[in-house]
Amino acid sequence: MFKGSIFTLSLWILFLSMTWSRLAAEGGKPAVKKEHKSLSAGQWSEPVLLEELNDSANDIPATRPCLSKDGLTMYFMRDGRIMEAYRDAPSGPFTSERAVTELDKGYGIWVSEDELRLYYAHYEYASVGRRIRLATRNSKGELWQDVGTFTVIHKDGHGQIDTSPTLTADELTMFYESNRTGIKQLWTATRASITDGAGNFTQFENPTRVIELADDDEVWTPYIAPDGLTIYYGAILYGDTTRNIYKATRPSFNDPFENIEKVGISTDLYWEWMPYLTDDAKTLYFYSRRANDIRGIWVSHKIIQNVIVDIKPGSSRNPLNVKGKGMLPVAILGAEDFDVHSIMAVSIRLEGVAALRQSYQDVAGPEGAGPDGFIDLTLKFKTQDIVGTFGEVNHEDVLTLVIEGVLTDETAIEGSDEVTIVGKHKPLNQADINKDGIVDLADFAIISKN
Ligand SMILES: [Ca+2]
Ligand SMILES: [Ca+2]
Ligand SMILES: [Ca+2]
Repeated sequence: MFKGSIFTLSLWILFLSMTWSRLAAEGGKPAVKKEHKSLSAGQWSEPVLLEELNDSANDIPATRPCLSKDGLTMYFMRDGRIMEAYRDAPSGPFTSERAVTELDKGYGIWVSEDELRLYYAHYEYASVGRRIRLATRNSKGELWQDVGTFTVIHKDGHGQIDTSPTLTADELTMFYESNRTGIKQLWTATRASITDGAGNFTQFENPTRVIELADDDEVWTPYIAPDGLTIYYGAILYGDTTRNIYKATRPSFNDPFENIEKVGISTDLYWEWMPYLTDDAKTLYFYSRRANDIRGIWVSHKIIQNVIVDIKPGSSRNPLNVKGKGMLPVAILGAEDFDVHSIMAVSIRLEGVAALRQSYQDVAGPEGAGPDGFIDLTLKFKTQDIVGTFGEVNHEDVLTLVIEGVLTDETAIEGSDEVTIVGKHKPLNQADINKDGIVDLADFAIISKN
């Protein structure tokens, strides 16, 4: 009863806050409209094979990577069997492994953040085809126990294939591969909670084709980012001759995906698919058959060039008045070996916020120095846009603000500087439970768990 009323209340809060944002947006008020067009998939390091995951003796490659959040366990598949491989540090080779023989063979896996729920595709029987199943365990040391299928979202029938599940962090939105239109396409389905009041797992509903990712082309093996706003997938698009990994983004759950772009490790020489990214989107695991016919799971790292950032050039304390109505000036410093004209200025985001103005001017040098003869990229951000990204802050708090963007050659750049808070700020929006500045299903999930 208590649970029910909290649930109803939280629904209301969610509804009211969404209505508020919509009204505000129509009134043209909240200005933080993220510009996705200019962002690029960036440059990636030469992929390295995780050879230890292959069964080299029998020439059977590892496929379908899904890394735990601590980076220590790789869930993957080999010869149709779900596997777990372990290592002591979040990088470097895996040193031991276990075949998940307590479950039947599968076709694609996704493991929850706490590693207690495993979603996997499974061949049921001829008249049904492949469906997605759930297995659970009470702690990481235990064996998995199969729970059942997501019956509602599947189209059953001979040759019907629903596979390759991938979920948002709250496990309320699933993307998967389905051939129900005759070819492999991406589909999505949602639910309002992981389990019902009685503790039974909740079915996903409303299977919907994600049509904007490929029109009439085939698409495989999606990976959805934890926040549900970025998707990676394998496809053969725009005249490709092999499978490549593509990326697309959307501003919110209500918008279609856009800005489809090929991820830098893709090449028409080889096949790449089954992408899995770390939460910071800086490490990409994927399956590929590459030079000399070598197959398996490969890893590549996003190439990031550090830049020197000076918030409020001329001040080293960088006070930021949370009630400030003006602009926050920020400079990315040029140097002898760094021409700031190589920055794609429109790609720059400070804490995810785009600048309102930019120009080229020598305003500062490194470590608080004044103009040093090297031209800097100077940017002006609306102070309230930046404050809008904060959670609760108090007077004299020191915050690190991060700038991200790309160079014109698509190399990612990153830099940061600190500000000292003047005044107190508490986000107005009570529904933003996890204080990430947006009200979404992640907040909803937190309330509904309490
Ligand atoms: Ca390729
Ligand atoms: Ca400064
Ligand atoms: Ca300078």
